[in-house]
Amino acid sequence: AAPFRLEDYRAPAFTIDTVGLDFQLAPSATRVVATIALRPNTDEARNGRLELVGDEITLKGLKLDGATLPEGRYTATPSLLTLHDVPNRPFTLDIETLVDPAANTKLMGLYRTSGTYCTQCEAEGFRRITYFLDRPDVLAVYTTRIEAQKSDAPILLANGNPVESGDVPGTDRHFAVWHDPFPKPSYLFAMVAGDLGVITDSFTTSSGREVELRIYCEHGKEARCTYAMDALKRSMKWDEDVFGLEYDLDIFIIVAVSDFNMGAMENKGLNVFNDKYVLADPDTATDADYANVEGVIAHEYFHNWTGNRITCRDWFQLCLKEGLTVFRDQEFSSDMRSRAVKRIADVRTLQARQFPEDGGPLAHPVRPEIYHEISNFYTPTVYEKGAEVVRMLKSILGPDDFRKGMDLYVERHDGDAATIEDFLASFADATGADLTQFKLWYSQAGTPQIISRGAYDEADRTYRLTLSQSIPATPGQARKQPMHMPIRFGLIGPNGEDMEFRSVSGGRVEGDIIHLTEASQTLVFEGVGGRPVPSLLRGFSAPVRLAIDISAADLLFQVRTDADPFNRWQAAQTLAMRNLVASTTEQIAGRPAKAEPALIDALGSVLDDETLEPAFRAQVLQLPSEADIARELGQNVDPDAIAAARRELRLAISTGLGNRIERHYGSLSGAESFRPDAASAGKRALRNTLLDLLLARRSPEAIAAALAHFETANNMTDRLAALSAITQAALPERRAVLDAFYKRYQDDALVLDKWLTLEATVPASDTLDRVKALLKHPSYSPNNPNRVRALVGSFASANQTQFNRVDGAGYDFLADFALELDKRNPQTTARLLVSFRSWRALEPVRRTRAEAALRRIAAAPDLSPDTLDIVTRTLA
Ligand code: B3K
Ligand code: ZN
Repeated sequence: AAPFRLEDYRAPAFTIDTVGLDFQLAPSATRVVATIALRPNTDEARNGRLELVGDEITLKGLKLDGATLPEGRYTATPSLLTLHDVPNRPFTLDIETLVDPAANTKLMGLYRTSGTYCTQCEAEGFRRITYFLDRPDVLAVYTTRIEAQKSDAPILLANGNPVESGDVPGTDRHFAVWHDPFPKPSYLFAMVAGDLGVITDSFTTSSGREVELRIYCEHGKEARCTYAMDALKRSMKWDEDVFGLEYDLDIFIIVAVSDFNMGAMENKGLNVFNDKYVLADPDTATDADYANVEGVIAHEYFHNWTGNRITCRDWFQLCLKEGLTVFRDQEFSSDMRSRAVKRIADVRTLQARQFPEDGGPLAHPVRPEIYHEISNFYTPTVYEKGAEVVRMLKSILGPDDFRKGMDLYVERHDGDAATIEDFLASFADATGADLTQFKLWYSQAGTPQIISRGAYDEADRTYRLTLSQSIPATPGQARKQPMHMPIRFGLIGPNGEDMEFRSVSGGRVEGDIIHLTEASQTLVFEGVGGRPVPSLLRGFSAPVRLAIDISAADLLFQVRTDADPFNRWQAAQTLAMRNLVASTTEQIAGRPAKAEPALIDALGSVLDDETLEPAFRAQVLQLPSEADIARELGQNVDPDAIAAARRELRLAISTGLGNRIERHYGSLSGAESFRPDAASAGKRALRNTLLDLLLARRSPEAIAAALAHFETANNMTDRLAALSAITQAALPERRAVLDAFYKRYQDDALVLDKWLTLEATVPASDTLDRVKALLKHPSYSPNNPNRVRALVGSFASANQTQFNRVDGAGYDFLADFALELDKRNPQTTARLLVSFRSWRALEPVRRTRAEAALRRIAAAPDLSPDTLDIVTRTLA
């Protein structure tokens, strides 16, 4: 099929003012009557042709202004309804369609999850419910009536405010009517009907309006929703305090469902969530789960303004709502927790997910200009790099001007379907800033590289800093222009404090920001009192790779002194990465890995520094992952050599730090009763990181400590940490603990996902067989995306050595699995196949085997558009 291109955008030929939807719910034959009021818009409309898209639906009836349309005045297929001669004036259509929710395994449109009816419309699911102008720039006011058998679906929900409900006389059915006064695109429509438990609360907005809050879940899980409710209320308050944005309906509802293709969905007034981002209690959720619940609840809530009140003109503008909303949820979590630790975690995620995307065949700009299948563009680039671009905008403008720009954006575009141009114009107009060059961040793909060289002249007390930027070629973009990059910096003096300087020339420097705008710039700092250690890219102020000519001694100094905690962490990571890369080379040459003394010193000094928060110390002690090392190497990647080098280096570090590990481990108690706050979580993180480092020794004492840690844990975080340390060390003891864990949680699907992931990520040669066997385990379910991702997704994305087995069996397994799943759930299939994205960086034997597996998928008949698109681009 022909691709969609940004440059081909045309305004819609018709406006839709109102939509009435009437659902007669039945598991296999739901009838939908859509009453839509249309108005022709453009010349194109006046020749009388109206095309409404559908997807796997059956037309049952069609009326125009109340009169049944005779055959011949329209044609209908499951994917298109064409009306041949509609009037050149406003008119109404009644479209009756038949849909089969029970057979809907794609989980797009109307489907069933554990007996509940539920919808997912973004991006193009509404067309699986009725024929429509299913595009985000068609905004209408919706009224939804739902009718269902009372016993089957006592709860009936839709967007907006409840208007009316009651029994249908003489039947066992009842109904409810909901009205959403805010015009919205079809992708924000939602309806839920089923037998659900609920918790309720309320929130009073800054202007004094009372909003009813409800979270629905499976019966019996209500108590696990209280943390999500708390996070929701904190989100509502934060958006008022920080952005001046207040909630607008009388009610806000969240529904947790167990079958969901992604994390959650921001439907107006009726958010639908994957239950893993709602449910949390100490016995079943880890600290990471709590943080995710908090972040995703906030993210979806924040979409009410950045996404819903202001939506996207077309899907190319997806980052307009997603990048901005990720930035907002990151800021929220930073305010709720530790800013430094949150930033480190976000940068780790960016580097682990977005950098490989940007450096491989699936690279695309933050605002793509071409797509075949939009579902494949809900990517780390659109989301996480999109958030980094907003963060840079804030760094360039400063916090006050950033807020002015946001205020103008909301004031100008409330109720609009907007573009990136609209967004940037709001900031330019509010502040007078010229964002022409900055805009390149939206159109140029690829991770820029900055090379930095510094020289201090003792005699004239001058420091010359040369910064050069280059952006690698990416698919469809051979040559790039220099971009505007905010480089937050400090010059660390001999006493560890940032030094003053008298003046600087060679570029624009404002406060602690260097505005790098040229391909190469030399900044000359005058009046610098001593040789500085440059601290560049503080807080990771731009999403780039920085290559800096800095010695191990200076990195160690930076770990000890940098005023920016992010760069203390970064300096330790740089030391570790240099050591890991060197060790991998040694490994291939058959020589043992050695830990550099500077690295041990750096880690030891952070470990011992009780003035630093425990969560930060834990982050510093966690070495770059095997995938991080592979990315740093960039070519000829041998995952076995990397894993061996990393294992040996961890042993050397563990030995090098000696009994300081035991001492700190022992001083942190595991006996306190669980509280989910960041400070408590940080102590657990440090204690669990130390256990993991201790176990690198594989000594009987360390193994005994890990087993005791598992057995005495009073919460899921500690229990899972012990289990993960044991399984990651591939110890023979793992079988017994994994079985014990399974027995304890065999009725809890979300915890069993953790168990499946542990099983799938053991770095041992029998893991692939174990994964295959688990596909037949009664706790696994082939149609549930969470189960699929926990078992197969984590095998392919988080088990570097076993997915990349040199015999190619890991690749063949994923190919077979994908071909099978693609028939039922294309979106989830395409997502799994992203694990192949770095295949060209592998050493030749693995590269050939990965390519063969990809080619086998590509050659299969009847691939979904989702899978065909990913495989084609991956091979291109
Ligand atoms: N907007 C949704 C994602 C929809 C994905 C559609 N394939 C959730 C979010 O980003 O908040
Ligand atoms: Zn989002």
